[in-house]
Amino acid sequence: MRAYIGLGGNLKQPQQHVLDAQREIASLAGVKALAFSRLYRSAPMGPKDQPDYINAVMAIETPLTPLELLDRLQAIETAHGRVRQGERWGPRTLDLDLLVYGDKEIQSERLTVPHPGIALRRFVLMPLHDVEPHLKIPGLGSLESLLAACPLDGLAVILDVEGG
Ligand code: A4P
Ligand code: MG
Repeated sequence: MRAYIGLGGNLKQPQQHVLDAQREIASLAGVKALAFSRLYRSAPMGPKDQPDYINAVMAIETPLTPLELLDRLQAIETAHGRVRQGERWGPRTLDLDLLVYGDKEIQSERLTVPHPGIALRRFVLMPLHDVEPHLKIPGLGSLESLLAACPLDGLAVILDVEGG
């Protein structure tokens, strides 16, 4: 199955956490990395008294189920010192979101896919566009139409990374 993972962080060298996490996801058993977006710097959505975020997206091919994938992503978050403090949208070393999983629409206790924030988050749509400009997002429409409708905000490309 083709899946898209969003990476973000804003504490303790977030750029390094994001780049390391890309490599760690790519080397998971059963995961084949298809493409990596550029890295983006964005102003925090949510509480403003926190540092800017670094955001990126990667495309993978995997036979893992969505929940198996989530378990592995959460293990990587934990290994990066992610502490779940309860504050919604609060600062974190590393956040890994399962954005899209094939054409599946999932609503369960642990997973909502496509990720509910996609349509409003330029810091997700832009890197998604890097890896798959013609992506159709189940239930939401084409990535291009979502980008056209999404408010502009302060988002800068900070680093070009060779895709693999
Ligand atoms: N969960 C449900 N669906 C998913 C999914 N598709 N992918 C559940 C991953 N997890 C999913 O997540 C809480 C629970 O969501 C998980 O246990 C999982 O079962 P969490 O990572 O512990 O909590 P969170 O990330 O703090 O909450 P939330 O509401 O998911 O926050 P977001 O949406 O991840 O946003 N500003 C900028 N500029 N860039 C950012 O990346 N990120 C956030 C966090 C806030 N502001 C930001 C950014
Ligand atoms: Mg999250």
